[in-house]
Amino acid sequence: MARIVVLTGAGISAESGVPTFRDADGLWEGHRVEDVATPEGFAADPDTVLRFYDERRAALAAVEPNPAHHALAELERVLGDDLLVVTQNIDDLHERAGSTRVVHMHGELLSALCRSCEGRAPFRGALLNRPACPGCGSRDLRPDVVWFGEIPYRMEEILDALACCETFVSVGTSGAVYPAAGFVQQARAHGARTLELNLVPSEGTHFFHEARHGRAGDLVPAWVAGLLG
Ligand code: BV8
Repeated sequence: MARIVVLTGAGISAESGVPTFRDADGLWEGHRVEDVATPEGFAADPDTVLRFYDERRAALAAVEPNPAHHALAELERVLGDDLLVVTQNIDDLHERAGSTRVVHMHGELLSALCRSCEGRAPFRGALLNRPACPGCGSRDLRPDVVWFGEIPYRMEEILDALACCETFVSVGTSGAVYPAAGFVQQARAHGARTLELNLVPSEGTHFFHEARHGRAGDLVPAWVAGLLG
């Protein structure tokens, strides 16, 4: 079991040019959450939802991991199984920086989920064209992401890790969305030391033992350097 669990949110990818959700010019500025990130929104207008995720998937080609992603990948090279990254992000920047122990609790842009056979497969194109499912051939693919009202992925694994970790660190998240926003309390209830690294105090900042505010691209490398001494 990992001694250290790091939860990341949109803020860790902001310096790479991936828009956050709630900041000025954030994703929720241009779209109503309920229209593009709920099963109901998808049922009502699938084209708008598929286009929304196709655009985010295409935009991945223009961004690169930043020093915060690279610092966590370096930490994994040293700690191995003693580090687990749990991310709310659906981009692939942790993996492109070299991290392998990453749990995408809200899914991934580079994966498609078939609503007919429930199979999932790596996907890089546009779902708006209704491509065939590589498993069953039906044209019923949806973005492999967790929408509001849906159950996040790999929750058992995450809750086990929170119950065993000695240190819980939250990076670049506003603490507005559950169950992720409740992880600090769960880790703390099991005796973990808790640290927030965020641009500004998050909605749950008072739950943390310690909080450092600034840009993830500065805070995360400094924290890792402090750890590795
Ligand atoms: C569920 C995928 C049942 C798609 C996403 C309890 C109370 C109230 C409500 C609920 C509750 N429990 C459940 C709910 C309902 C709901 C919820 O939380 N609603 C909110 C709005 C109140 N939750 C759900 O529906 C979840 N499902 O609960 O199922 C269940 C629960 C437990 C166990 C079993 C079953 C499903 C939620 C997932 C929805 N999908 N994403 C997509 O990406 O399009 S959520 C999406 O929004 C992200 O994944 C992320 O989770 C969230 C955005 O938050 P952040 O990543 O934090 O981004 P944000 O922009 O808000 O903040 C960025 C932060 O970074 C800011 O603080 C900023 O200052 C900082 N920052 C900016 N730049 C930098 C920086 N920091 C450092 N450096 C910088 N450079």
